[in-house]
Amino acid sequence: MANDASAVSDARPSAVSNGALADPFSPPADSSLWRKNFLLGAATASYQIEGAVNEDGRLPSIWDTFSAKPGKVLAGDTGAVACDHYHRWEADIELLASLGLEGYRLSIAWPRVMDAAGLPNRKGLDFYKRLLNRLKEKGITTSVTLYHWDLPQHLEDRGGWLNRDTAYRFADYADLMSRELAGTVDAWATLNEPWCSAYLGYGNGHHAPGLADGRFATQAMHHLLLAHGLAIPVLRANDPASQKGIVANIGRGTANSDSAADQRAAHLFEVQHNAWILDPLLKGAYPQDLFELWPGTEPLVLDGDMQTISAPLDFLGINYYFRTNVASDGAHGFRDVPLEGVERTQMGWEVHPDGLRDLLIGFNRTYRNLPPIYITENGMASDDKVIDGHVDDAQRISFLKRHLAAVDQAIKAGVDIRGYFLWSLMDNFEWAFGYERRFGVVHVDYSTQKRTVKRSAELVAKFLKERKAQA
Ligand code: IFM
Repeated sequence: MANDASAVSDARPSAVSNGALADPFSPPADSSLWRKNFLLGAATASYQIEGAVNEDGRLPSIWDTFSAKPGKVLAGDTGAVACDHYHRWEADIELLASLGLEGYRLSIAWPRVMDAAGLPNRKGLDFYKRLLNRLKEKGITTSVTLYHWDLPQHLEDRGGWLNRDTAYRFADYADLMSRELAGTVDAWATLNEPWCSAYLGYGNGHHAPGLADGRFATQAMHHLLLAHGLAIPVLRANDPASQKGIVANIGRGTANSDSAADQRAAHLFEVQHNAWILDPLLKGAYPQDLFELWPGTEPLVLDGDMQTISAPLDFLGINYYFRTNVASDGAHGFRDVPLEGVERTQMGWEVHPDGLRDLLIGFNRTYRNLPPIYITENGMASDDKVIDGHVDDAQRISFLKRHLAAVDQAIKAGVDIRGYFLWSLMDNFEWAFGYERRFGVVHVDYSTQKRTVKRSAELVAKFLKERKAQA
């Protein structure tokens, strides 16, 4: 598959003889994407778009605290206003529907819907009820993530994910949400990207709550996965008709050379990125290699935990962005060796669609009980500008086309993949990178909150219209 700069220029809209623009996005005729039951949607997350952090009884989250600390987020940005989606949700849903997107993946802000005593906050709950009901009225499939990183600060004050009790509080939260919202949610995901919560939040401090200790990372991960495992039966009991799963961000690691040491380094990269999460979920055990890579970090695991964590799933959400090229660090680990001359995004991430295909095919071989897959996030950041009312995000168009081709290749190789969500519906608060990095297929002018549909979104909408029109 093309992975060079020429593929980017291929994506630039070019004039054709009748004056119309060539369509650089449309999948080939034999692509599985033409199947009408392949769900194509877009995703967002609460803290990244909602704003209104002090309204209607919402409590502070760890991201309010973290982003208020100088130096933690680029340009001192915070999610206080973000895309003001809390007030503009109706127009945003209209926009989503006007693009013909069939699915919407959103997350619930835990601090908006539950108070410190565990009681419901009706105003916060009503926001999500209205939102989900409107999506259902529009015929849009709803995928709801319970935890996309905005832990209530009062729980962090009691140890956050280092405190086993947080897993039980999460199960209570899942119980309340699934009792209140049953019937409006097609798919529940417990956690988004526990790797980020555990490693970036507790292991290296890049994300909230900003703690940096390897032992914290593995213990936080264990409690996150326990929270997931405790929530699954609760969701099943309260909302039996919906699908239940979890979302993992997966990383491709490639070896910088054929040497055994570099091959081992690439293996270890994937162990800490993928097997750390997928093995407990799908095999009921942590990979032993993890503790060779990070000696002395074994978490405290109680009897029965691994059984709880490995409860069967209806789906696995996969988020994929880039690959990492690594070499041996000369000891028992790996070090990054960034490749020269490769295509990169505004984040500096390498564009590597083959990595998505290869990981999906690999998981299908490794995990005999691999549940059906949804690509719950894929997309890229670019420094998009509105020019004469338009945003020509040529690199994104090429990126999406190539990643969707990778998904199609994985499907043809036998992986059960049911859908794909663009990250993201709109530009938003990109965590420690603030508002500078634009991942949306809809541009947001943060000074006016004006939304401008980018060319990538126009082309996805055109494809969906064509697909719908087919017999
Ligand atoms: O913006 C994030 C999202 O919240 C989680 N997955 C990765 C995205 C891009 O960094």
